[in-house]
Amino acid sequence: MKWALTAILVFLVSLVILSSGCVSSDTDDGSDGTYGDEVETLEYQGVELTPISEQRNNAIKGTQRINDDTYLLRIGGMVDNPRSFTYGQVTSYPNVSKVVILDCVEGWGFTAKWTGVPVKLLLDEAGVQDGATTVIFYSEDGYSTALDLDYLVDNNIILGYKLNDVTLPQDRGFPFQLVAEGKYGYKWAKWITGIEVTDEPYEGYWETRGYNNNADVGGPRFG
Ligand SMILES: Nc1nc2c(c(=O)[nH]1)N[C@H]1C(S)=C(S)[C@@H](COP(=O)(O)O)O[C@H]1N2
Ligand SMILES: [Mo]
Repeated sequence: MKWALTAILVFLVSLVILSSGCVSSDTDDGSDGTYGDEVETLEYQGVELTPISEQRNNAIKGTQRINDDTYLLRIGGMVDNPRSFTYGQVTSYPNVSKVVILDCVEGWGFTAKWTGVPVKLLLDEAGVQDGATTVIFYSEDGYSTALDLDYLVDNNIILGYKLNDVTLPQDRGFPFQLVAEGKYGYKWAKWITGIEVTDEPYEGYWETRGYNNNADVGGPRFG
């Protein structure tokens, strides 16, 4: 009788230990997941991140497949030294990480950790000329969009190449997506291949189809 009670007691105690072990391991290890063969960060600076598998995607012509061995990022327009950067060159510059929310104008969004190179750093390498106001981003799928030079510099806007610490997936804009924080998703150009500096306003793919060229999240969507 006594050993039966002891056995039950041992069973109950181990149940408590096991379940509490489960609970604490959930909170301890909950910051990491995997995506492909890479470790995905799911919590950063105390902020819970949306797993890549739960992030939505939007693309006018589907996934673009860019080969990083032959890829070149071209910077031209109102610059003193038009430049071309390889994937390795862009990703070798000092990088910045931040948690940013992408809000698509259609009403969905997600929170992610982005790592990338400040656009300003690349523009400085090319030497922006006096009087420039606008920066246009061109993509592999024919998409384009533009943002004010001041906005890009003042907010230290980055060309993102890591998403939740995972290499930006092909279907999400590899090699680079503009992390246009505070702006609707249509300013977040993916599969970027060219950057042009100009002194004239520019309307991109969705902007010429009626979407607001300022695109501030919370501001007008159209017109
Ligand atoms: N090259 C390219 N970039 C693009 C688009 C596109 O169709 N082509 N769609 C834009 C829109 S409308 C949104 S909401 C975001 C979606 O980015 P995501 O795939 O990271 O969610 O990409 C933006 N960048
Ligand atoms: Mo969007």
